[in-house]
Order: sequence, then structure tokens, then C-alpha cells
Amino acid sequence: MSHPLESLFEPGQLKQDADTCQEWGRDWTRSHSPRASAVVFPESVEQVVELVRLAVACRIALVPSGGRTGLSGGAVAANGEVVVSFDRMNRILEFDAADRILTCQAGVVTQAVQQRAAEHGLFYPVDFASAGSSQIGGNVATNAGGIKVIRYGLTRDWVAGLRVVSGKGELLDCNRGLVKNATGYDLRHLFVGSEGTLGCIVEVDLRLAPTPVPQSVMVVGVNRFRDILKVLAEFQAALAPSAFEFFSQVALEKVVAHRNMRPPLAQPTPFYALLEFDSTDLAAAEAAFARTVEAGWVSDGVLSHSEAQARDLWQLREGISESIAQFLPYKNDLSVRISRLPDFLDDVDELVAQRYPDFEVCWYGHIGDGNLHLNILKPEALSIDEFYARCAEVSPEIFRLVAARGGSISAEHGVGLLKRDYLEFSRSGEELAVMAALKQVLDPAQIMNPGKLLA
Ligand code: S2G
Ligand code: ZN
Repeated sequence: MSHPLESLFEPGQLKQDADTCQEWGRDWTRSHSPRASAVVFPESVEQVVELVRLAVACRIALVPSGGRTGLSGGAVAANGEVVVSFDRMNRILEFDAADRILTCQAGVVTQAVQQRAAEHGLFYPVDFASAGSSQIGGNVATNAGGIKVIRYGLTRDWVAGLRVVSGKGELLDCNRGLVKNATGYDLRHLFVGSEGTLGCIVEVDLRLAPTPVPQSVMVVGVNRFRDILKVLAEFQAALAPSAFEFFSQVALEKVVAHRNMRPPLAQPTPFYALLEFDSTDLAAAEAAFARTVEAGWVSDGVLSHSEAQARDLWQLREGISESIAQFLPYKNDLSVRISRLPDFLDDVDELVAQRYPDFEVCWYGHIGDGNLHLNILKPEALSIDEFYARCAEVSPEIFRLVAARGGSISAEHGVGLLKRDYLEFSRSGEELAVMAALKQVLDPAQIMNPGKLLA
């Protein structure tokens, strides 16, 4: 069957078969069935410009899609939209040693950026479990965070320049890799985190960091939820961690079972903290560890003595998401300022125990930057619909606790479809009005990822 967009592409660049529409019409979420009408695979910026212009003329909705690892339904084509896949715009275009900038097409996989940076003796410091399949364009569109934010910040902090095709089909070349550029609004930051609702990210200038000294990893057993923050403070007083993660015993059990691994400590503890730090700070780390044990916050710990052991310890944290996927978890990705975490932890832990007494609760996340992943695991006996409905009843209560502490109902996974209707817990009416006005300016035909992020 012919398609209004067909004239723009070579055969094989526009597909309408059910399997392709199903596979490319979704991300990692399973709450909405994909119903894409077609999938296009542009191969150049010029093709993306023509695509958006023709889609505006034909009023065809577009869903930009990268590695399809999203967790909020931001890349789900649930209403007959055309998916714009950047799989074939996957070239690293340029590296400039003086600027320490790597210029990539949007479809370059995150891990390929990390590898190319290493080949140039540098380091791309944004890392997370899905880096082997996520794409840089999607990382920018969701301002991806991950496990090293405590030292290196988020994707936003490494975007030196951005080429974007707006919803009007205009190519915007934002900041061009400049370190300083005081010439008005920095539009690159508008598109970072925009989730494909303002335009298509087509090329990214990524800043690279100096390679860190060799790192050590320590996993410690923590007795009480709120003591994790005292442990964080103790280590941060002694050194600058490159990562400070946590996970509960439930999370550990799932990973150990799923990956047939050994627990890190002789005895189980309710919670675990995983920290990574410069090996040159080993003595300071051991002294801080001893103080946390003396204080009664930590019961035991293990330190990596090789890269292989460090990787194994990281697997205990990075393997959680995949290990719990079989339980179809209902996910909440929350953040509050570090200073407000202790009271927030008490609040939300109490609420979860009250409202989910018969559900298995799996806690983990980047507690060092205030980000908690609260995953409720589906009981065998409940259907997915019943389970999600039960969980959705509690979400507003959790979001009220987040709002009361000035936190965010989506720390790093984005809003997409799943969190869209709860935005008022984290954004004011005035802010939402400004966001809608900006979308009207950049996507007046409302064809860019309609229904995502903004209702
Ligand atoms: C993490 C990965 C996605 C998930 O492990 O830090 O962001 O499952 C998550 O929550
Ligand atoms: Zn995370």
C-alpha cells in the first residue's frame, strides 16, 4: 500500500509490515500496545528535514525512536503514528582533540561513544545498564542519568552542541560546541529532555572527559534505610565517589537468583550501598568504612581487588532491572534533594508498607544523587491489569509525598505516556503553560510525539 511519505525514501527505508511496526513501535514499557502505521529509517539530516516538512503538510504524527530502551512510553507509537527510527543515522562523524568533542549522529549507540572516547584516550562518563542498546539521540531526548551522575552529572552536562529538526521542519544548529556563547537563550537545553515533542535530534556534539584513575568498588551492608545517607556523608567527607548506589535485599535476591551469582557478604542485610572511588583514595575509604561500622550503620563490606571483581560487584546493581523484568514491575523513579532524603525515605517506606502489604517491594537506585527506583513486583495471582490498577491507586499518594519534599515524580526515566497525567505533582501550572507555549512555537502542527510529556 502506498504511503504519503513514500516519495522521500528509497525502497526499504519506509516499512509498514506488522512485525516492523510492532518492534519499532514500542520501548521497554508494556503498558500500551504499539500501533504504528509505518516506520521510516532516514539516513541523512536532509531526509529528516524533508520528512518533517511533508509530515506537517500531511498532518502525519511522528514518534522519534532511538534504542527503544525508554521506561515511560515516550517512544511508543500507540495511535497510528509514523515511527522515525535513527538506526541508520549511526555514524560517529568527527573527533576534535583540542575541543575534546565527539560529533555523532543521533543513532550512535551509547556504548560505541564510550568505546570511541577510550580509543582517543578520553572518557564519556554517562553510563547505565542499557548503554549497549540505547542511542545518543534518545539519551539527549531524555537527559539520561545513570550510575555516575554524582561525579559527572547528566547527559545535559556533556552536550556541547545539538542539531535538531524542529516540528516546523527547520534545522537548528544549537551552540556549535562552544564553551562560551552568551548570545541569548541556550536552545540546546530546551531540546535536552524534550522527549521528541519539539523536534528530532539528528546530531550531537559530545564533550569528553579525561580518563579517571583506576577505580575501586566497595559494597557495604546497611542495617536501616535512612542510615544509607549517613554512610554517604561519611564517605563523602573522606573522598569524592564516582558512584554511590543502593539496593535492597529483595533486589539482591532477584539478581543472585537470575544470574546465579554469590551474595557479596556472608550475611544478608536489609540494604546495600555500592560505592566506586579512585583507587588512590583506598586508605581514606577503608578508614571511612571502619567509622560506619563503629557507628552501627554498616555491618559488613567487601572491596574489589581486581577489575573482574569490581565488574562482579557492579553486576549486583546493574543487573537488577533485567533480573526483575520477569515480575512485570510497576516502576516509580523518584528524586528529592539529598538533604530531604532521610525524612522522605521514612515517609515513602511507611506508605509503601501500608498500601502494598501483599506486594514484594524492590528498592534500588542512585541514592547519591537523590534518585530512588521503587519497583513493585507483580504477584503471580494477579493479572497485569489488576496489578497495575492497584499500584496506580497508590501512585498519587507517593507523588504527594514527593511534592511535599519538592521532589520529582520522574528523576531520569522521563514522562512519556506513563507519568504525563501526574506532572502537576512536580511542575506548576505556570510552568506547564510555558511548556505548552514552547511546544506551540516549535511544533505548531502538533505532529511531534503527540500525547507524550504534555497532555
Ligand atoms: C537503573 C534502569 C531502569 C529500571 O537500574 O538505575 O534506571 O529498571 C534504572 O529502573
Ligand atoms: Zn536509574
